[in-house]
Amino acid sequence: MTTSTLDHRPGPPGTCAHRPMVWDTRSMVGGGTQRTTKAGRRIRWQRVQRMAIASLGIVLLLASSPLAQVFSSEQGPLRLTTVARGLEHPWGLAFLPDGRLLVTERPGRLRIVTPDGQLSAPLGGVPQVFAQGQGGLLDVALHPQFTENNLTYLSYAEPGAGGAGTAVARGRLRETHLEDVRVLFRQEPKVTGPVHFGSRLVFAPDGMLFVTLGERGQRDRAQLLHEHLGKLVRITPDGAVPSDNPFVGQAGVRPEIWSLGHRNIQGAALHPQTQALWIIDHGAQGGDEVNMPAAGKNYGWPIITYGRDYSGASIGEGTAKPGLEQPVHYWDPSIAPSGLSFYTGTRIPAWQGHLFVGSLKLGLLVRLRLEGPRVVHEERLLQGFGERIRDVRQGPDGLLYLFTDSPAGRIVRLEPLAR
Ligand SMILES: [Ca+2]
Repeated sequence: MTTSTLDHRPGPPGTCAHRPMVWDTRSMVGGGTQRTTKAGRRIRWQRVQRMAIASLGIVLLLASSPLAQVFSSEQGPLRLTTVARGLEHPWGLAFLPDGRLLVTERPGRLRIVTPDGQLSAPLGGVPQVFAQGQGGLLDVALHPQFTENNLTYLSYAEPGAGGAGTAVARGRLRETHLEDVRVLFRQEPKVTGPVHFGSRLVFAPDGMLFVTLGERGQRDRAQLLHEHLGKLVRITPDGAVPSDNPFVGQAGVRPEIWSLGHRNIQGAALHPQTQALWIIDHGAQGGDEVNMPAAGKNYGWPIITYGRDYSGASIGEGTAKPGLEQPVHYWDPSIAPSGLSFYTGTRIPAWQGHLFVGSLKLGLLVRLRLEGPRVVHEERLLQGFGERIRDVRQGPDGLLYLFTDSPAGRIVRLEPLAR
């Protein structure tokens, strides 16, 4: 009668969705003498209807498949589902108390996204950004008492005299805009060039705000304490210098500095037990690092690194030197990391306390199992996904949310697939 056009690839027995479906009316009615009887015609018609309904179900299933992909993992199959699409280089994410998502797009837009993927119009009040290269609107974070004060923090590449530099602004979030916006921090000095702005925003349990930065492609200046290039800084929620910052009171030193010798920190998160800050520092060709930055310490860039320059030339003096900190973990060759999250949810209990890192270059998600401060196992999840991953965050539902970095970027959710 007809042949299904759904999928003509041969499949193993029993996988009907992958087997050519041939509607053979003789086999439907059992063949033989019933074929010409009235009862036989009725039975045949009912079976055709049932087959048509079954076939429609398969069509709908296949039609919906681009929304979900299944990947294997050491903890069983995982399903990746699209939550929202049509975002231009989404970069940072905050989960609002009402279940919606506050999302930045690198060209300079801030949007509210509903759990079913509806994008708001761009919110007003966002500062002008330097939207070139790696620059633009970067991270977003909510004040720890956001439910009372609506204070919302943005990090971004700010244009100005000399070029551009990373800045932090905050405002009160309203439904359509930010109000009372003011700039709390400016990386000094502004320099030319479109690379290495960082930047993630993390509130520590003591209420202070960590702001991760990059060295703006001026690698030696990551070691200069009178500049913010290549530093991790710590400020109060109002932008002041905390009195217990490590270099407070030292002449010729920027007092916002927490740690130095960083290249481009694009991931940061608090450890769920120790509450210490962990960061991801994006290396050159090799030498991406996980660090646990302590007050006043020097993380070595560009004096020590496990990577080489993109030209293949060596950088600095080697991989270790007294007075310079070693990373918790490093990658060589590099994975081009962005986004960092500790998993604390219950949906995949085996992942509790593990660290998740997005990879831009490889288009996958890295899981790191820790024993204390040491990385003891690495799994590369979503092999073959192939889309650059800019950020990874745990949602209030205990699932991981990822951003794909593209002109048509998506928010995708990773969840266990019941076996
Ligand atoms: Ca280092």
